[in-house]
Amino acid sequence: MEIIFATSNQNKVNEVNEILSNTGITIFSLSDIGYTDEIEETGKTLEENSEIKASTLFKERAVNVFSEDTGLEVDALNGAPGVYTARYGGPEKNADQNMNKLLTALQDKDTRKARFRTSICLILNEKIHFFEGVLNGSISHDKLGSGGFGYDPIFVPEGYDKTLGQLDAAIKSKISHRARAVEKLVAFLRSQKI
Ligand code: ITT
Repeated sequence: MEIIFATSNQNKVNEVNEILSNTGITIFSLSDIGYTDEIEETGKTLEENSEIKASTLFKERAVNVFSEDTGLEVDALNGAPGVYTARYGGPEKNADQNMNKLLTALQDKDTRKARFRTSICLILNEKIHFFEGVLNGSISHDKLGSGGFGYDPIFVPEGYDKTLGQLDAAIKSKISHRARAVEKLVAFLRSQKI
């Protein structure tokens, strides 16, 4: 089947393509369909933001569509940056600035536990569905590795001693928050016999 993935983040598109390989599901990103408007993420939760992105596309193009919103929740910061993960270090959404700010904020904290959480919102045949994926881990003391994107160089998944920036992309696409949410999406789409 073919479905729109309402994102303008090419890193997400690459990862989801990898996760979907051999499923028979083909995604088209916003740039693939020539959609260039900025969708304002004004929600107070990841779920709300994922719904804003999917429903904007559904209203404008009347297509089957899914979107996702991802946040990094840090225990010592009471769940921040959470829904503000993309712009934590400033409006430019710069990964280095975001990571530097987080490393500084955690300097004198006792716990570095954190988790990535992904909310997927699917609108299929005019009905709305949500799927969640979580990856538990901790924030490293330094930026390590250059793989992945965003906060990957400072996130160490539970059970590993390397950051997502150091681990192979194939590992991330098996264990990540995004992979877990997409697996639920795929199972649902299969159950609908589409
Ligand atoms: P779209 O809204 O167009 O999908 P975006 O980049 O604005 O793309 P989000 O609103 O979901 O995406 O922002 C989440 C931010 O969280 C993103 O900019 C990254 O900094 C970070 N992020 C998301 N997924 C990540 C991952 O798998 N690893 C590391 N950081 C991630």
